[in-house]
Amino acid sequence: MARLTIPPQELVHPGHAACPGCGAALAMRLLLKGLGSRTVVSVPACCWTVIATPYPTTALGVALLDNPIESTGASISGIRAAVDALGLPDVTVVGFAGDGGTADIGLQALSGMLERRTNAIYVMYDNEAYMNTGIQRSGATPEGAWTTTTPVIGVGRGKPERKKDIMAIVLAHRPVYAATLNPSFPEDFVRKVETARGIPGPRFFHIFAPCPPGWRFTSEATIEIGRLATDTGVFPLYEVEDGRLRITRRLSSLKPVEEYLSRQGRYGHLTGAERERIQAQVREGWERLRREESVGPPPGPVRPGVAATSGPEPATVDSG
Ligand SMILES: Cc1ncc(C[n+]2csc(CCOP(=O)(O)OP(=O)(O)O)c2C)c(N)n1
Ligand code: SF4
Ligand SMILES: [Mg+2]
Repeated sequence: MARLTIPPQELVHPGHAACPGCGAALAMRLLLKGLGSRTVVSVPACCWTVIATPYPTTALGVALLDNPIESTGASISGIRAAVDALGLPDVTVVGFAGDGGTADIGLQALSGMLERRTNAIYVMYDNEAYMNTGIQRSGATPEGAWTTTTPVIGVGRGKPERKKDIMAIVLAHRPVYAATLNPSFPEDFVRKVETARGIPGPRFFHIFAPCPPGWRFTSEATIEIGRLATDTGVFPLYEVEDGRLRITRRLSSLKPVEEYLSRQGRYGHLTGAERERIQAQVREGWERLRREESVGPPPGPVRPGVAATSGPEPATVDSG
């Protein structure tokens, strides 16, 4: 019989306010399974403030703070200083922010937190738009996607610009650990959380978070759409520790991106040529990732006492 590796502890309680099928709710649930109860979470304005805190209740079984949307990086730097001053070094400090609050509005505070080497985990859960305020496009909205501010009327055909590469921005700060996570692959997800928990220093998770109302699909399809995102190459799974990149879900061949696009109403208007362009971009991104894995990290230590290494280790998580 297969060994169950997902911790049974539940720190997201039933009765929270997420929509059915919310990928962001699954993300928090798996994150706290991996981190445990000695955790403080700081959440800016985003869907998760609504999900967690219909006043005067909270859906989380850990300490929770609300912070302004632009301030998550600064907030967790302050919380880290406070728990250290209180003599609580075993507490894990987490910022849990949306893509708008991270890749756009909170980018400065994130950069500062990474540069100061704050001992905390910053999470960007990526539902690819400003969902809480009504599905407005963000820097993380993919090219071609419909949102309420990138409509499909007249000359408008969804978002004209490409998705902002938040992992590249974060990796330029040389965090001790950064990874992409997807709730549709829970064992890979929890393993990465448990790995990061044991490494002091600035850490970053980019979490894929399908959103049924915002992406225009029915709520039972969340897990399947998440699997398709990774298996088409739209959202590859990898981790970077001490500068060394490792793909954690290897694929001998990618599924056609069309299998992912066709499941979501936000892409329903795309022409054949637009779909082909997205397919080419995804293939190019996957090849670039594989090249980065084979090249190895740049020279120099990422954290004191840790020498940068020269090549990738073999992946232990495989497709299947
Ligand atoms: C400075 C500031 N600007 C705008 C808002 C309004 N606001 C609240 S939640 C939100 C959406 C945030 O989007 P994202 O970070 O992607 O999280 P999501 O709602 O998608 O979960 C916005 C724009 C705000 N609270 N503060
Ligand atoms: S709008 Fe999307 S991200 Fe927000 S609670 Fe609903 S499903 Fe989750
Ligand atoms: Mg969002």
